[in-house]
Amino acid sequence: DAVRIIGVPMDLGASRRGVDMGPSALRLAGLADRLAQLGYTVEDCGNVRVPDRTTLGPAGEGGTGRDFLPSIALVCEELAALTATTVRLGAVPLVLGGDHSLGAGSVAGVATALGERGQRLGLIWLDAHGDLHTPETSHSGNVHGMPVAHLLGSGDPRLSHVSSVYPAVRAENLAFVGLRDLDPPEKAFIRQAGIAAFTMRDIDERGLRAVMSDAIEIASRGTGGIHVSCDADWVDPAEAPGVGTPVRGGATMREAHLAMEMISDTGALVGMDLVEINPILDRHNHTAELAVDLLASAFGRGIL
Ligand code: DIR
Ligand code: MN
Ligand code: MN
Ligand code: MN
Repeated sequence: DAVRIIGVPMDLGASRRGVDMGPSALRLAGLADRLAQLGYTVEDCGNVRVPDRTTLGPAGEGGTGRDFLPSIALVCEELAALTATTVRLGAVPLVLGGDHSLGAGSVAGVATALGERGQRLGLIWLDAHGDLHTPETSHSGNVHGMPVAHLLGSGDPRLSHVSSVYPAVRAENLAFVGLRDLDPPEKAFIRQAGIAAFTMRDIDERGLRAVMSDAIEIASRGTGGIHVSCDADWVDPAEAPGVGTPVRGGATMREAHLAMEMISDTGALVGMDLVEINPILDRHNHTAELAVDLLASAFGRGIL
């Protein structure tokens, strides 16, 4: 089995800077060695080229979030080409962020490759947030709050048509887990599209195992594989302080491991993102080290 690591040092989608250092933090936490110890052939493809926002002129220093959408869309095109090629070669793309706007590219590429085989893609979005805004509904303008809406076909065509499949993902094949911070337009989107949205309350009431098996069932039904897009902020900031937008009341470390172990047990993982690590807000490299542990669980570490 083969894994290809693809770094996306991008912070154009967020207000707070620093998540562009996420790929370095994850590599320094020993990601490639951990996966190799699990028996994978690991190829680190390095980083996708991302413009630094200070070089983007007025859109950079003076602009707001949505001014970066064209640059983000170009990064997503390049990233999607890489994840699609990786899946065609029979390997799993592991995309390191970077802010979550990259999801509009990483997932789109995996959907393209599955589409070529006549298969649809299932998607599990682990996040405190819904990332369901379009440029019209977003109050912040930040594109990291928009990738899911675009994967479902809404919003700006430069981000919603990255995949050769449209929409890249169907609402019936998507499940959120860990939600606890949704804006009113995102709640309306979830209701209107009938998206399976498991909140922290669902995890509290039913337990992580029951919630995650529902999510896996939704992402598996009628699909050729599952992409897991993991925003590190789905974990509680007590465990994972080094993230772009911490929100209290998240998953515990053990809940996060169990989710990853259950994903590994499916044998259906075709792509994965680990995003929103912000080393500036971290203590030492604690959050990236936790993320590498979680990735090891997702890739079949097991305890026994
Ligand atoms: C908020 C925050 N919903 C926004 N979103 C975040 O700006 O769109 N997404 N932090 O990860
Ligand atoms: Mn988030
Ligand atoms: Mn985000
Ligand atoms: Mn997110």
